[in-house]
Parts: sequence; C-alpha cells; structure tokens
Amino acid sequence: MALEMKIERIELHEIELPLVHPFETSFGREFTRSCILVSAHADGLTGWGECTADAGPWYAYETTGTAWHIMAGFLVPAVLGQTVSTPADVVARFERVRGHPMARAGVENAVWDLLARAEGVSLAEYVGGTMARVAVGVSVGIEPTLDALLDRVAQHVDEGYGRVKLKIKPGWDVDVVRAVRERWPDLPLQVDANCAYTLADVPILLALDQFDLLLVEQPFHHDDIVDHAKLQAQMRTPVCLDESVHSPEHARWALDIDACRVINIKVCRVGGLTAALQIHDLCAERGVPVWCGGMLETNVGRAANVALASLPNFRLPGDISASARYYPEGQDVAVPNFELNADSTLSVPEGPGLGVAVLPERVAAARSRHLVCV
Ligand code: OSB
Ligand code: MG
Repeated sequence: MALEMKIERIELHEIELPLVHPFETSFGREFTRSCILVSAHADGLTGWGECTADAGPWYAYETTGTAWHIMAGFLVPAVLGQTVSTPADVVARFERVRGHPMARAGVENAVWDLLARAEGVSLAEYVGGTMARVAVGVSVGIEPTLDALLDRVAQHVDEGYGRVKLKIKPGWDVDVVRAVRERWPDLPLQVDANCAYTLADVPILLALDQFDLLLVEQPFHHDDIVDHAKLQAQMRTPVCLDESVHSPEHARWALDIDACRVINIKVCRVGGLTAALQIHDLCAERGVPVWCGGMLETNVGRAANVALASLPNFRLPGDISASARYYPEGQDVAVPNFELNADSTLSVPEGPGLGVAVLPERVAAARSRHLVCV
C-alpha cells in the first residue's frame, strides 16, 4: 500500500554562518554564508531541505529574500495541508511556478527527506543510489597571492583531497594553473570561471588545453549555451556547464548542440532532486558524465548532495568536501559531520532520510528569520 502523508506544518529558517576561510570567486569574496532551511512536518516526523540562494544575486538571480517570498507566498501554500505519497506530488503542485529553482528545491527536498524517513530508507536508497562512498574534491577560491593559493592547495592535498578545482577569472588563469600544474604534475585538476569570460577570451581558454584539466566550468555568460558550443568545438578539454543549466530542458538543449561534454548538477540550481535525477538519467543515456556541484551547503544540503552523488553516472568527483572545510566546529546545523576518507571519498549515510540530525539549538543560534506555516 502506498504511503500517504498529510503535510501538517512547514517552517522556514533563514540562517547565516561564518565560513572557516573566505571564499572568493569571479563574482566576489564571501566571509559568511546565508541560506534558508525548510522543515516539513507530518506524523511526528520532520524532513529538512536547504535552499542555497545566497544573500545577493551574484551566482544566480535568486536571493534569500526572493526565495523567502516565493516559498512563503506560493510554494508552501501549494503543499500545506495536502496529502503526498511521492515527491512527484510536490512537483505537480509547483508546476504553475515559473523559475525560482532554488526556492522550489528547498521545499521539494524537505518533502523528499520526510518521505524517505517515513519509508524508513536512506535518501540515497530512495533516489536509487548505488554507491556506498562518493568521490569528492575541493573547490579552492581565488587568493590574494599565488603563494597563498599554492599554500591552500598544499593544505588540501595534505588533507587527502584527490581532486582540486581552481576558481579562475581574467588575470588569474593561465599562470596560476601553470604554477599549480608544475608543482602537482599528476593531480586531477579542473577550473571554474563562474561566467567571467567572453568569446573574445577564447585564446586564453584554449591556452588551458595544455594543462590536462578534467574540465573547464562555465567560462561564459550565465544563460549561454551558444557561445559555449563555439568554444567546445575548438577545445580539447571538456567544457562543463554549471550556471546555464537550470532545468532538465536546459540540459537537453545544451547536449543537443554540444555546448558541453560534462554537466555539473547542483540540486538547488536545477529546482530540486526530481530535476537533478532527470538530468542524471538524460546524461547517462547520452554517455555524458555528471558530477555533483556544491554551494557551500550546511550538513543538510551536503547530505542531499552525497545521496544524489551515489547514483551511477556521477563519474567525476563532486564539490562535496568534508564539513570541516566549511563552518567552524560546533556551528553546522546538523550532525554528524562528514569526514574525508583516505581515498578522497565521503561515506553515504545509511540512516533514514538525509541520515543527519538537525540540532534545533544550532538552527536557532544561526537564525535571523523564522516563519511557521500551519
Ligand atoms: O560555481 O561551483 C560554483 C560555491 C558557491 C557558488 C558557486 C560555486 C561554489 C563552489 C563551492 O565552487 C563548492 C563547494 O560547495 O565546496
Ligand atoms: Mg561552478
């Protein structure tokens, strides 16, 4: 008999946590991280989702403010008091909402966790995951000097990370990648431009071909696929799209025109776990590898990422680093922490749902806004 749950209460918690190390990308330097946690309550169980919209519209157009508005005004009312048996019931209720993928993901993922807990299975099992450990790497931000960057990379290599991603931007690219490559000739390495280049910069990007990179991530405009296709046609290194793929349709359009040969799947950017699974399956059918991106999540979002990354077509290491890389000890909102295994993997939690426990006192300590919807 199919499980049925009536969603009795949904709460929104806007939180802010300090990063252990500032994180700089081509769009700016962050010292803290904001997000909205969503809790969905039914039958004495609670499911958690993390909406990774940040304080400002720098990575994507969504912010904590717009996501709050869309969730509180439209998404929460669409599911509150409703009976659901599968995540598809939630997706169907959100169909009228255009855009705002991060807001949708926050609510949808809370219901995924709730339903997996009710079924008594891990989220990894619930999504069809097959791997007990997922390969991971670390995303290294732009540093004030090349020496500081080399120190950071050395620290992470010493910690056991088997794959490194460097953030690049005009003026912080070929020479930086060359220096890292010279010091670590065999390190699996990739770069992420976060949209900082244009077609005029193709010669710079082609110069990266000499460094044997796993991929070059999102060099061009945040909505572009056409210019990326022009680059991929000339470039040996696989182009990987992040920002431009905000739905399964965008993924299909990008693959249809060979705009990329790898896709970074971020659960929130694509609108939730359902869409993430669809992109995974589409890429598997087309023989295109995917990997799991990160948005400096708390252990709530990280647990969802690890569950997703346990699917078979996640063939490249994810930006899912150990918890200690992100927030000071004792401040992340959920336990236990994710620890790096000696083979540069994280273990997939086996407990019900996300497999981590949210600590209400830690949520309350980090919280700047709270809404209870009944
Ligand atoms: O482009 O992948 C990105 C963090 C915030 C916004 C965008 C990106 C990132 C990262 C961090 O690279 C990855 C992580 O969570 O470790
Ligand atoms: Mg990226």
